[in-house]
Amino acid sequence: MRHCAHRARHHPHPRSHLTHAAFPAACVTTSQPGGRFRSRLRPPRDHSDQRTQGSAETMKLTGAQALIKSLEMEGVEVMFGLPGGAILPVYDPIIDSTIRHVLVRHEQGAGHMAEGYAHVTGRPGVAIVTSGPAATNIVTPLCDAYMDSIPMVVVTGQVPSTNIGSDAFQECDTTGITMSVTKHNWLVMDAQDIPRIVREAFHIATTGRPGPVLIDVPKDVSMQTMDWYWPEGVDLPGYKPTTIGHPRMIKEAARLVGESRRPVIYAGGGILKARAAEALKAFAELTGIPVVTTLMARGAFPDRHPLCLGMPGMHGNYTAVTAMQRADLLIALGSRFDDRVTGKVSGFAPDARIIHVDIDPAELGKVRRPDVPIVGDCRRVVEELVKAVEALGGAASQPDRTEWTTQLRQWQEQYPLHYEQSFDEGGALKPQYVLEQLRDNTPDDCIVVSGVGQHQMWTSQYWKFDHPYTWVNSGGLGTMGFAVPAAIGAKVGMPDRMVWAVDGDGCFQMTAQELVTAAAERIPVKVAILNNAYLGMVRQWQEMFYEERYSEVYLSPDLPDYVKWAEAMGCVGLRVEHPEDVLPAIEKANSIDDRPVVIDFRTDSSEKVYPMVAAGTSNDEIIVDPAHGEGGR
Ligand SMILES: Cc1ncc(C[n+]2csc(CCOP(=O)(O)OP(=O)(O)O)c2C)c(N)n1
Repeated sequence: MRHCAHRARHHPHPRSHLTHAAFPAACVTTSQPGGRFRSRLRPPRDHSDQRTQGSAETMKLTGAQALIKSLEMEGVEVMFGLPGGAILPVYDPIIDSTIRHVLVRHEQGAGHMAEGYAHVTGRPGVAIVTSGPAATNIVTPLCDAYMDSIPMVVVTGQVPSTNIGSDAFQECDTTGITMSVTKHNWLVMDAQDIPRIVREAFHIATTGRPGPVLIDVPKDVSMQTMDWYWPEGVDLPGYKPTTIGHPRMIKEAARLVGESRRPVIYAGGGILKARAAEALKAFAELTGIPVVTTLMARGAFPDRHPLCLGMPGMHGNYTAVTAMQRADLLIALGSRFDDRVTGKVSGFAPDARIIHVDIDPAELGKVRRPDVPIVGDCRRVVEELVKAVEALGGAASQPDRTEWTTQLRQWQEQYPLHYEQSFDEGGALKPQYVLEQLRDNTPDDCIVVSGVGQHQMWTSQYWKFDHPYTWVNSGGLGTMGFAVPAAIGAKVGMPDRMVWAVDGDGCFQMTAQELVTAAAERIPVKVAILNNAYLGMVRQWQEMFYEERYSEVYLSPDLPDYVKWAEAMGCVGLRVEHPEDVLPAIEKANSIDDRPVVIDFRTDSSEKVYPMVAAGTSNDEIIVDPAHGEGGR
């Protein structure tokens, strides 16, 4: 009975688009030993109503065959995974399937690859793994995808249903463990349910606020015979995301826009999820309102656009952070008032009225009460907002905001991003210099994937993102080890585009072995390790807030030898120690397209990321680069 305890637990931060608690009807299974799994509230199905019309004869398939066929019916072109005992029956029909399978070296890699694929294509990423340890290995990517609203479908094997609850070899309560990090999950207890569940899974993962879902399939269920059918649609009465914003609210938002003297558009990742980049541009240009793009929204508005202020937040630039602080109106579009953006909430944007647009009603008022809450799809709402502003007189009706824009320009001139690269002998290589060289010597639409740490913040700060879906990173969970596998997934999704991963040496060591996958599968990603020999971001905090007491953050620059490691994994390995060697190495890497390339850039370990808003402080206390003035304030 020890498995029962977590059954009743609700999600700690319910998202109202769909929670397990709010939507039990699709939870599968009945009468398990000891109430082991959630009870099925849906009555047993008569599948005859679901069969594809016109199929007079039924086709007998195993559950496993039905699962693979269902994935094919959903248009899946690739899945990332690794087999094992419980999922063995499902792996067999993969041989005959049109779906490409990428064999990973660790299930975490499969999950991040699926995420990278989904980030750049907008299509759901699919991962397939076995039971027990394989399922727990994919929990991190699930949580990552959940935090960043990435559509993902994970299939896990489970021990035979008759063994569930007996602590069988490699049994783990996968649906229980993943309940709070999936939008929804299913334990399949009848092979006949498989096509319906797969359809529901893809529907839920990709509609409303996107997110990960999981289908757990016991071995005996995948071996059972079923009558094939393909449901024509989904029938989920409790799940109806609101996509059209309330017209009265949109009108009210347009009125507020027309009244404000110091407005800022606060664009979040939801803009990208809603494919709303063009609508955002139209709205910003019509109103002349400047735009900040959060870490998740980089690329949603072109960095080189005159209205772009860049990234706000803990390591955002001074102008973006301070513009939000001084704003009289924040137009939050698909953004979630993350603590890394708001700083101390009570001190955040004190004079600003808030228009908040989000597909997930649970986001509205979660952190800051909006004056105008609008539930809906960002693209549709922003398009309506454009119409509403036009109805009020369009650009001509906007108040004179010269004072505001002059102020913004002044801040930009006074507090630009800053670093100094010395070209003297012995001058340390600066990570920012490497990034500028990478940025300037890769195609405009190059896809950039980052790990988590200082290198992530510098990449976001120094790259110029002018196209949506060119920036892939782990924003919400901040998952070290994300970059290498996510880059592989991105390259699989966009094989004709150049994909660079920018990774830290610490992050790289977490999932580097997926480069074996990339080499074996001929997926030519490129990896720039900004090797500062430290867990740099932690070192920075120890330097600033723990009196330089560097507890357990030193990694060494040459253990491991990254060049040899890269070569051992079937990649080309290069090392760069001096600024003058940066460009030739990048050019060499760009010219290689038949295998992955890894460049070990030996960078200055003392370099810190500025500006910075220390955790728990107000954005007014932003610390800028010491070069900008006394005390760095
Ligand atoms: C899986 C995981 N473990 C720990 C952390 C905490 N953490 C955040 S940044 C960081 C250091 C990253 O070091 P590195 O990859 O070398 O990048 P750098 O900061 O030096 O650029 C750590 C340990 C994390 N985010 N993820």
